Amino acid sequence: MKKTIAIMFVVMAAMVAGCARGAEVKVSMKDFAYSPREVNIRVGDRIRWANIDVEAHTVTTMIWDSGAIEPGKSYSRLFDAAGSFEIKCQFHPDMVGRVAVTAR
Ligand SMILES: [Cu+2]
Repeated sequence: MKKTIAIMFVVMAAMVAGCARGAEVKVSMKDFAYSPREVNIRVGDRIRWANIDVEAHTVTTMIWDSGAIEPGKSYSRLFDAAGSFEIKCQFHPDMVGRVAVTAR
């Protein structure tokens, strides 16, 4: 009986850990564009924007802003609520994208 409870506890702990772990999606900033331009993720996931371009870029929305991301640097953000964000670079108005976060 004790063994059964112990096994159940281990299984439940593994399930909780599996649910809580978010994925990290990589987006590159290259040739003055986000790639991929649109990203669909779940609540709890993270996006890492990596600047592999020759100039600094930003990831800017109406609500939050990465600040300047220099070439060779990256910016990571955890999305803890559902929503849709239009993103753009403050330095390059044509550099736009979108992040859609759906409930898990
Ligand atoms: Cu830019």
